[in-house]
Amino acid sequence: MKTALVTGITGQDGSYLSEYLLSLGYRVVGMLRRTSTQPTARIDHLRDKVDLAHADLLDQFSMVRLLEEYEPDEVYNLAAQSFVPTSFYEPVLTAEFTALGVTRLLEAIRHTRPQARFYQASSSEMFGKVVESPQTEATPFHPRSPYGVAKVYGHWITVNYRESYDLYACSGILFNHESPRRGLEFVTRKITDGVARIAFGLDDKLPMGNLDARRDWGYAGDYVRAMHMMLQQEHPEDYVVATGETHSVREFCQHAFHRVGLDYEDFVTIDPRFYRPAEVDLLLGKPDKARQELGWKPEVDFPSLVEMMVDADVQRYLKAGRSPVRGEIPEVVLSQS
Ligand code: NAP
Ligand code: G4F
Repeated sequence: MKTALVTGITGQDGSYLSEYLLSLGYRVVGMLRRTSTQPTARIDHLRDKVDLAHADLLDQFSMVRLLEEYEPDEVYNLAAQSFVPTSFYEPVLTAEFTALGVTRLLEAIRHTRPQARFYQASSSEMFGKVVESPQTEATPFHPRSPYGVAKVYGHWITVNYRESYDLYACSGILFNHESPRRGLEFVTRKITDGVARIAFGLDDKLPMGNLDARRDWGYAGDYVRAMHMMLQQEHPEDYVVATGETHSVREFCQHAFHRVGLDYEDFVTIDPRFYRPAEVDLLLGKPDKARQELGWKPEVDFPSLVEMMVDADVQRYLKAGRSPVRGEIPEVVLSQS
């Protein structure tokens, strides 16, 4: 039985990756930071199947301790300050977690468990103000936020440790991936929860930022399979993971409101507070290398992703005893509740 250490296990990707690794027969050790409230909603259904251990990206020896105690074969570094707007308000903290945290963990691995295979969660935000479309593993980086800059650091320090110390260390350059477990502050979940709140009469408007930004959105459950595949190769390499399709925030709104029989133009308003100091206008990935070398491909397309997320949020309000007051909830959603 292989052991995997997953940092960021309480996050969206940590929960899907843990489910996937458990299904493959892994022992999963989840690293989480100490908090005064329980941040484990996304993994409560896995609590008796995973080992949870406290450590923090800010504290190198806390990670050394985990590596010594659990002796993992694979380490997936998913922990980060991952919300782009927060990185403009807390740039130093973002760098500590999202950039230097990677070096702390790599140093801990190098000294304690050098045979462990290491996955770094790199991001399409590194392409930022894109110099070409679609973006591949060879596209130069031009990050547009402190978060993007921190991810570029994490990416290159992973390359550097691979080249300097012969570690099996690689990065997945993942484009945006979403799910019903996505944090409510990210645009897709903000929209799908907003649609549900409007349908149930809890809100009348959905204030949004730049509707013209375009993203290559996939399903998180598909993307965690690629993370695992990257650690099963003969040689460590970096891979773009994306769908190869791009859609605007406006299109996401249109599809999401349409799912409950509403027109987004009646509810979406523009609020300049949600604009960013520097925007990433367009992301579009070309995942050919992952398809050819890993045999990876996404299973969930854009309309299915939007519907999955809207349906899950609508069901949450139905289960809480709320009744819809606007639009038309699909029969298939009503019948499941
Ligand atoms: P997420 O839901 O925001 O989860 C982030 C995780 O990091 C949480 O478990 C969080 O713990 C943990 N964390 C934050 N600071 C920490 C610290 N100092 N010490 C220990 N743990 C800490 O992010 P996600 O969407 O799952 O993304 C996973 C990773 O992929 C992140 O590195 C993200 O930057 C990267 N990424 C995401 C996407 C995407 O579209 N989702 C695309 C490309 C790359 P708490 O629960 O305690 O906050
Ligand atoms: O959902 P978002 O906040 O995600 P963003 O900035 O693309 O970052 C996500 O994807 C990255 C991969 O490329 C990850 F590395 C990162 O950790 C994170 O998961 O915003 C998407 C777009 C932006 O262009 C933003 O300006 O949506 C636009 N947007 C328009 N109105 C909004 C809003 N974003 C948010 N969060 N809230 C709005 O009201």
